[in-house]
Parts: sequence; structure tokens; C-alpha cells
Amino acid sequence: MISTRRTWGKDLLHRWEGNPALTLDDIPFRANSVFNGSPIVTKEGIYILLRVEGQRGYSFFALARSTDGLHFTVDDKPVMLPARDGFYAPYESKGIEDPRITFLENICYAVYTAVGDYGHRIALAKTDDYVSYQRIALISEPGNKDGILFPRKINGKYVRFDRPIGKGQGSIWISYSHDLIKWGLSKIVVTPREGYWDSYRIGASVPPIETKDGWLEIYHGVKMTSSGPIYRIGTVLLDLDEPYKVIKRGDSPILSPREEYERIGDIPNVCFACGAVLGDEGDMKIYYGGADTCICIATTTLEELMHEGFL
Ligand code: BMA
Repeated sequence: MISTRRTWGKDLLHRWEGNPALTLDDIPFRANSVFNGSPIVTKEGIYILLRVEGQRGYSFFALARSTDGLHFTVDDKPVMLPARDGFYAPYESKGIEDPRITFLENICYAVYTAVGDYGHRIALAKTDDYVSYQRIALISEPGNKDGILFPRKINGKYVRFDRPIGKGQGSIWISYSHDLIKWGLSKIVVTPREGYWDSYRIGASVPPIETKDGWLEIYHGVKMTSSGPIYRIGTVLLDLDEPYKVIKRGDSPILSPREEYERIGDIPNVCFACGAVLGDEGDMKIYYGGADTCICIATTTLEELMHEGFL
């Protein structure tokens, strides 16, 4: 009986015992916090493109490197700063946030949120060496974030998730493009669910993972409470050819803030993933920000997620 009770309240994902994997102590320059990083699988090992918030209050990107996907060293200077001159400057005046990496046609793309004078826009950049990033375009108007590219074309078109806000509600949408720059044919995919853990807002989190049964999307869901929002992580499975069609959606979150490093920080009660690495054996590491103050790692397997993640 006791052992049964001890499993109550546990999350499906397994927290790495070395969490938090990265904190401000690992950043070799003055900053306020590090969180919401997207992993990059390279020939040399697993890197993370990190969101670092500077002491002035705006965010930029730095690079962390590892050989095992667990123990990271951060490069001694940032790799991408908000534009201060030229076309992008007014759209990045308040920072660049929440990068999501997708390898598409052998190019490493970073989709990020450009925060500027007029609000949040989705922006697209690419990199050859993970330390220099070339801006390609701003790919949404203001009022949109959580842009994520699919890793291949579907029916001849590039596909992305995004998260416009309409009537105050944030849902996961899908859009299509022929050139990665002009996007349209937008459709709603997944909405918040009244009374659930994801009742307030949701957005795509991890670049979609192709499985034989559909696109697995690991998303974040927010519940608003009298003491503020709670950010949790959940799953939805989408049709391979028509990825706006939901095959199934987990009722319960797979990770909720419970540990001190998820509960206490600049924004309390936040687990916010920006990427995952799927190993050859089906083992998975999910990289997520804790309380907007650190980077954490949770592990699972594709099998475990596909079965228990949808109960
Ligand atoms: C979201 C994004 C994330 C952040 C989260 C919790 O809206 O801005 O960058 O981690 O809120 O504060």
C-alpha cells in the first residue's frame, strides 16, 4: 500500500537528478537569468541555444555545449543579440526570446520571438556554425509567438505552428509557406480546454516529432489561478498528412512544476519546454525552463510518452 501511495502525484516525465542543468552560475558574463533553451544535435555533441535575460531586462541568446546532453559549458560571449540598427531594430528593441531549432533540408533554422516596440513577432534565422546567426525574415505580424518549423515539407509546403492571440485566447495554429517567408492558409489546431490544466492559454513548445502514428507535439498549457499562471507540459498527436487534425490529446500534463527550481524564480510555477532530443533507442531528453530562472532536463522514452502520455 505504501509503495502505491508514493507514486501519487508523480509526473510522467523523469527529472534528471542533476537538475537544474544550467543556472546563472554557469553563465560566464553578467546576466539576470537563463531559461527556455532549444537543443541542437551537432557532430560534436548536443548544444543548447539558450535564452539569457540580461540585467537590463531584455533577452538574447548564448550557446551551451556538451558531449552527453547533460553537462554543459557556456561560451564566453552571447551568440545573438537583439538588432540595434537597421530594419530589425524596432522589432527587437525589447529582446529576442524562446528560440526553437529545426533542421530542415539540412539547414539549421532558429525560430524565435522578436519583442519590439509593437509587440511580439515570430522571426526566422539560420546558422552554419551555431555561433553566428543570419536573420532571414520576420514571419508574422505582432501578436504572435511560439513559432516552430516542422522538420520537413508536408504535401509540398513548409509548415509551422504559431500562437496568435485572438479574443484574448492563445491557441496553437498551423500555417503554410512555399518559401519559409510568406505564410498563410492558417488554421486553428488545438485550443485551451475549460476546466483543465491548460484552460487559459496553450502554445507549441517542442519542434514536432514524427512518429509512425502521427506528429507528436509537446506543448505548454497555462492555467490561471488566483496567485498567477501555472505553466505545465502536455502532449497532442496530429495527423501526418493533415497536421491540423488532432488524433488524440493527453488529458493530464506530463510535467508540472513541483520542485523548488520550477516553483521559485523570476516567474514562479513554470515548466516551459523549447526542445527535445530523441535518441536512436527511443530515449528522449526534454529541455525546459524552470521558473524562468534555469534550464532543466526531463527524460522519457518515445514508447512511454506515446502510451502513458495520452491517458
Ligand atoms: C511565456 C513566454 C515564456 C515564459 C513563460 C512563463 O508567455 O514568454 O518565455 O517562459 O511565459 O513566464
